[in-house]
Amino acid sequence: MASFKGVDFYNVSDLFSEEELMIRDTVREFVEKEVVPIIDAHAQAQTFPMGLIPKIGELGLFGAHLQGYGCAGLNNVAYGLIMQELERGDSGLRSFCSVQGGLVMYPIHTFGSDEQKERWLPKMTAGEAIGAFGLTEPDFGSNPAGMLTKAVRDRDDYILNGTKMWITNASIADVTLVWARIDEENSYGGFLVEKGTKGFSTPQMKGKWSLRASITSELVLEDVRLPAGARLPKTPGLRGAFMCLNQARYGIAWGAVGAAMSCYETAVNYAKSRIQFDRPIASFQLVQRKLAHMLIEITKAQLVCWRLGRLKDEGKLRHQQISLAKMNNVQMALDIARNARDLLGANGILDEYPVMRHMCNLESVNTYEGTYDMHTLILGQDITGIPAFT
Ligand code: TGC
Ligand code: FAD
Repeated sequence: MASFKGVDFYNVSDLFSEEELMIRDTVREFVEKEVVPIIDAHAQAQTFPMGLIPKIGELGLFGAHLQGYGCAGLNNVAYGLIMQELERGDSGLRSFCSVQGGLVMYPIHTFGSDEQKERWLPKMTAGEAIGAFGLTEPDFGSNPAGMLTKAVRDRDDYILNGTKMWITNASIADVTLVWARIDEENSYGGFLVEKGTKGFSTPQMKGKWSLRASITSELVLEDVRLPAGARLPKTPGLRGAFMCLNQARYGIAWGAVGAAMSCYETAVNYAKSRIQFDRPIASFQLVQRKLAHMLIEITKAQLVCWRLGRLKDEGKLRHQQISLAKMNNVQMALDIARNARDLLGANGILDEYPVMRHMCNLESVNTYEGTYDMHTLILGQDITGIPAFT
């Protein structure tokens, strides 16, 4: 059993089944043994811990909420707990799994042909193939509908041109799901572009202070010729891309709780042992207030996740409910990471503690998969019936 006990002030564990708890504890132990000891070195070196991929595959964590093709077929609460535990290790690791399972395996599973499913899903489940998801462009982030990347039909083929930016995993991916405008249909489509395809390159983006243990790349498509069979045939236009985002946003809502738990635990332990003015800093009221605030916010976020997961399992989840959880939980985790960093004083900036890494990571998590403000507007539209995006 992992030494990390988790944060559970309201006995939220009682709300989970034995199987869900067993999965959570398995991933918790994996993260404690295999991720925590190596992740800082990877963040410092700006590398992804590639050696973890086959192990995650063996554990059955890739696309664990999908059925068939070797996928674990778990419920959404178990899937959420996996994301929570992975992000307790590092947001980059959860990101890797979100992209693989939620943004590539899910659309292949949901919108793909039998051939596409057979070709990619078993390998991706095992971690033998890596996926990436290309939606964002240099000039179109929050508003992907404006994308310039185009797919033009040429007899039995499509020809793709365009540029994508900020694409997780792309430089190491075997297959990238590229979203493109299809003018002749007045719609959008998703295309599976394989590594090595002529005209397709994936230069890695450098210089990030955030998600350093995660690979982020551009996509450059110059007259990339793809057979019609590379298109996901059942994609309902841009709504298909948004359906993928729902999967990843759901995982992020849970993952943020993991990062927050890591920062909170670190802060509590540090505050109890750090002596100033002849007393542990944990004895000062201002410090206790910060710790109490962290605990309250984590507890609320845990309950949001639990309810979100049960709604998803019951098939009743609306995407606006995911928006509430994503924006709330990431903001909560960012706030806790910043407070924990403060509580650790100068030590808070060292890689001996995970808080600065989490804090920097969460800045990206706050931005990707829809910024805090975009989710505010999604909720605003849901409340009022009036879209305020433009
Ligand atoms: P809009 O006109 O509102 O909608 C078009 C169609 O899509 C439907 N829809 C959704 N369906 C399911 N789930 C959702 N979340 C949906 N959101 C919208 C909508 O009902 C409509 O359907 P239909 O049948 O009527 O056509 O579209 P819009 O272009 O005005 O966009 C609205 C907006 C701003 C909410 C959307 O553009 C948005 O979500 N922007 C944020 C962009 C974003 O989140 N990008 C993420 C890129 S991927 C990434 O960041 C990966 S990070 C790596 C990791 O996850 O770890
Ligand atoms: P912009 O859209 O330019 O937004 C800038 C600011 O303006 C934000 O504060 C935003 O909230 C605000 N804003 C924009 N529109 C409005 C409005 N209507 N009203 C009020 N405020 C507004 N994308 C992918 O497709 N695949 C990936 O794998 C992927 N991975 C990523 C990994 C990392 C590390 C990062 C940082 C990003 C990744 N992204 C990925 C991109 C991510 O989804 C976008 O960065 C995000 O959607 C925001 O787009 P933008 O950066 O262009 O910001």
